[in-house]
Amino acid sequence: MPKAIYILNGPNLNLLGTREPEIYGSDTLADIEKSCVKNAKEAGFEIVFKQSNIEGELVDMIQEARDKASALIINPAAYTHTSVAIHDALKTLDIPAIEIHLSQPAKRESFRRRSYVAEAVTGTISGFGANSYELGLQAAIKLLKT
Ligand code: CA2
Repeated sequence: MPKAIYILNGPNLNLLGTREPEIYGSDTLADIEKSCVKNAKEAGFEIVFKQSNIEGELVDMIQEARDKASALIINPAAYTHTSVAIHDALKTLDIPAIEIHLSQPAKRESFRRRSYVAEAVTGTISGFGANSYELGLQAAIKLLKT
């Protein structure tokens, strides 16, 4: 059995489906987790799915992924645009890392155009709503199978 694919979620994503559906869609984070687990299982992979509102906890989760994950998918939410700590933690990984966003930050406020994470990951998928998670998962699985 290969190591799990880690999917990490940053601040406020626990509120998905309750506010701003026009930006983030109406799926809850639990809906997204369920769908990722199902799709990964069909491809023979396990998912570890986590969320935190706390920057240091996300750093701890990334460090845990160094030993325990085969690939990492992360929606760092607002920390995308601020966190050198998350950037530095991602830089220590030797596994594929994929940044995902529900919305398309480049089309939004100017402060969202800067990603500290983009420089530390394999690639980025954004703007496809909950499908960004599915596309990120497909990318990770493809990288792991080739
Ligand atoms: O589009 C994305 O996935 C973001 O990572 C979402 C972040 C935002 O700061 C990034 O620029 C782009 C915000 C997540 C907040 O999630 C909420 C969900 C429901 C209600 C309120 C906030």
